[in-house]
Amino acid sequence: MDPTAYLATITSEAENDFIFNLGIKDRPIWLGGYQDDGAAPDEGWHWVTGETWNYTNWAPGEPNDWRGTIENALAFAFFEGTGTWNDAPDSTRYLGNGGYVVEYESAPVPEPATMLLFGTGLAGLVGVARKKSSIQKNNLQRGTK
Ligand SMILES: [Ca+2]
Ligand SMILES: [Ca+2]
Repeated sequence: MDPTAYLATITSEAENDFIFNLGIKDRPIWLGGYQDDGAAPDEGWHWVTGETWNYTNWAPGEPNDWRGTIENALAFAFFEGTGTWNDAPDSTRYLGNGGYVVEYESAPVPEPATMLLFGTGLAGLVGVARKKSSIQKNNLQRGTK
């Protein structure tokens, strides 16, 4: 069977660091968060997995529904390049040179905190089982201006 795969969800600083350090840098990378239609900018957010929306790492001034734009999708804030988040329009045009992070699980799935408790030697073993995230460049064309 194929592993369960989905846009990456982030529920802790450790996990945010883990994913950002895959090499996100200053690119807009989709994450597995989405927002209810019509909700205030900072309300009504969910993870695609149904995990509790608790940890957040918004960039300064985000989320903001920028200039009245409907921004109900979640991405790393490319304009910060520090692993903070931006609410973004649900549009391929937003991505530009970006992509997305896919998270897939293989049992057992230790939590990031567990991973950190082990020394670096063991972290490798645990980390592989925990989360095989990878950045996949998307092949979507840029929107024309
Ligand atoms: Ca919004
Ligand atoms: Ca925004």
